Amino acid sequence: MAQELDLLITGAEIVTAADRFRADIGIQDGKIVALGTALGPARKTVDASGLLALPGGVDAHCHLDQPQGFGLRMADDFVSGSRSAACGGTTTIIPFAAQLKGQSLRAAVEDYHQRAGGKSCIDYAFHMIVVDPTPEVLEQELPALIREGYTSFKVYMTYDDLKLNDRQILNVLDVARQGGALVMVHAENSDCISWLTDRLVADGKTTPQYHAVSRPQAVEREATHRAITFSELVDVPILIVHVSGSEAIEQIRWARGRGQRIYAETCPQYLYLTAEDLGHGDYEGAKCVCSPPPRDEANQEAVWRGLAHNVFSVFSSDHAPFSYEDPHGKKLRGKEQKFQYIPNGIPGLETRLPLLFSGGVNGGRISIHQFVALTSTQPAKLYGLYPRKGSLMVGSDADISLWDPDRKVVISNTMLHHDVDYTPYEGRTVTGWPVMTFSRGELVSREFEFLGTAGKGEFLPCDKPML
Ligand code: DUC
Ligand code: ZN
Ligand code: ZN
Repeated sequence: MAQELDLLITGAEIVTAADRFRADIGIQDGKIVALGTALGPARKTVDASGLLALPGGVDAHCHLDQPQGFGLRMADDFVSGSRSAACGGTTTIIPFAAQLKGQSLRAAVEDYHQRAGGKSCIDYAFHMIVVDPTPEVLEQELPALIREGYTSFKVYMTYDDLKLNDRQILNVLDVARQGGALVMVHAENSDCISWLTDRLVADGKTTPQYHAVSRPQAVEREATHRAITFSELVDVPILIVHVSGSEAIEQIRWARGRGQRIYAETCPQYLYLTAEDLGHGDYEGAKCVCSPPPRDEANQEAVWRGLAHNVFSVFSSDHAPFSYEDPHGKKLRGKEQKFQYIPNGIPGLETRLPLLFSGGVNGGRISIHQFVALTSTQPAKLYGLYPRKGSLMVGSDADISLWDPDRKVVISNTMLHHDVDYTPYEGRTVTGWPVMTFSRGELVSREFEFLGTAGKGEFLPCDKPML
């Protein structure tokens, strides 16, 4: 008799970035060991008739327990963040080990391992954020860390405590080229933002809506173009993160047309929020303050078209969790803040996949294969986790989400599993929900209930990106 499987999932239709077919899934020791019919015997069988089996989501841009200055504190650590991700159909997260000025990059990575260790219920890898590219960092630490499995890092063109100047970015890109790593770029022009901010504040315009006015598309367009120029000069691919609208998209299309290898990411906030959500003088708009800011409906449509036409390779949450009623969050020190002091970021780990599935797949804007590619397969490839993650092949980890494509759900913060006290999508109805999610063969969520175990998630060293 064949060896008994640990788990058999029967009756589902398997959907990957390329294929759609009906097969049972045999799982042993956390891996997919068979796809076919008449599999078994198995210790446990899950009847998934009527459901779609998709590779678990890979959220390649989220912030958890990231050290903050100015008295700020993120609401989610690796326990609550990974729990929320799992309940939204995501089985791999890639948050950021952020260097502080004056700190060695190695120390930042070690500190972040302390924060993550024994907490995540799903597997995780790290990107790094390079803030202080000293000769030591460029010549010793970065090349060694790349070899050890930290093969992607983010650079910022804005934020006083994070930004690099042009020459520093060129230096970091050069190290990435030599090591075969991928640099993610936050593209907004810092001086333009601070100049516009000063002018708004001098005019007494300090409520949340002016956050969007201080960061118009022009500042994103210019920085995107500059980053594309750096990529050309150094001859290395880059990935532009959280693209918000048509003007940055035009730059990316232009560069691709010239044969440049420019990758791009977008996020749910640019499909579902607009600058109107920052309010008209009321502080509630602080809940939707993120950077780049949400734009308008025409730009939402441009981002949808960019997804449909494969301008974007990756769809991430950019989950950056700051609670609203929190003296370490949106109401810093218990007070309503001027827009330039509101912590940037919104929660989204758990709602990322249903929002894209609902508006994209059920809305007829992208195919279900594009959905899988954007949310799982392509991030796994770009960040060196494929085919262990991002696929449902024999030999891959049994990270599987079973979707009911017709399930109608009204999003409400009470049903979410993060530790943030709001969701910007409160009251929205989505169609399609991941009703069961497995991480290496272990059931981690079922029907809005978390069933995983903190600490079961493993750290994943990353291979070189597949570019
Ligand atoms: N913008 C960022 O660059 N990072 C975190 C959240 C945000 O809004
Ligand atoms: Zn960013
Ligand atoms: Zn971010």
